[in-house]
Amino acid sequence: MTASLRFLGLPDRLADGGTPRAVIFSAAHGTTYPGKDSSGYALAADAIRAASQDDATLVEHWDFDLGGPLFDGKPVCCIDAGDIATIMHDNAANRARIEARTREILALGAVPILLGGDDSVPIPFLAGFADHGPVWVLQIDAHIDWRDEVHGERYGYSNPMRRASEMPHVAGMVQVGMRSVGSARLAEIEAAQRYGSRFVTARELHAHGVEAALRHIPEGARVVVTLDCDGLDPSIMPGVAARTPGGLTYTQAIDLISGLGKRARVRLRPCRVLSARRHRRLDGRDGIPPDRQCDRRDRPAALNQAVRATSLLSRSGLRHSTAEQPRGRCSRARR
Ligand SMILES: [Mn+2]
Repeated sequence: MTASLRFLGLPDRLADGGTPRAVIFSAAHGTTYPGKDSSGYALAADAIRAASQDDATLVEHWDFDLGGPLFDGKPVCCIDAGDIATIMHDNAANRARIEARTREILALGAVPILLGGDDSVPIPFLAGFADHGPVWVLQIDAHIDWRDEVHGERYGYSNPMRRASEMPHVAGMVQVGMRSVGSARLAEIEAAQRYGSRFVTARELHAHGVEAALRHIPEGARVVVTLDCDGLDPSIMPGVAARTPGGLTYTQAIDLISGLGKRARVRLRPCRVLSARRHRRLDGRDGIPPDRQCDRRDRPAALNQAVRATSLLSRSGLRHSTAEQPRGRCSRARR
């Protein structure tokens, strides 16, 4: 990462030396499947950061999506700590680094916000919450990611929710936005149902609104949000590997995130975007804090940040998808 290029121009530490409310960090690589090349994803986080620069001078301006300025007229309380050093195919070490950083941030009392990387990074991120459970997982994704293994690998981008289900500190999960086909077969659907995962398909969300998903989150639960950008509709997020019509709108996505703040304690996690031009995928993560009401005055800064990130992700996805269409294996890749 370029030292000067930080999300929204945020600092890498607070001026007063205090503890930040949220810490953004990024990881280019998580667990890459054998024979696969995830190098394109390494550029993802910086693409998000680049997309945010246009708004860096507007941080104190009124944001109609938030109902006020990002930090509510208060001093900046979130930081961008930059990129973790990861190496493609150094899977176990990458996971260890991501988990360690997540644990460090949580130990500070701050909310971790991770930008990936491919969609394997949720596994070590969630593992980092082991001492902060029980947590629920809200996954926004076109796919359920419940494969036990793919090509002999159990920690790749088709495995996150299966691995999450095995973590003792994960109390439950709500999976939102599924549609069309992906890596899941009947066996994976049955495994998820046996576990008790709550499925809310994209169609159900369109029919009944975000409450169809929010109602499954227990009051006061601590929630980790994982946002795979293919959960969003390709009309607003075309830069993904598996473009599938019928996804969440931007408004649904931010209402879902904001709605969590009303009933849960939230920590957010990624999204991913495949740049059409370079076949990159972005993986954005976001975290959120305590059991605060989500009315604007009281809304945690990290939650605002998450909504902001979602907005910027949408825009960066569009921006990176104008030059040419994805082709070859990437355009047909299925999670
Ligand atoms: Mn997906």
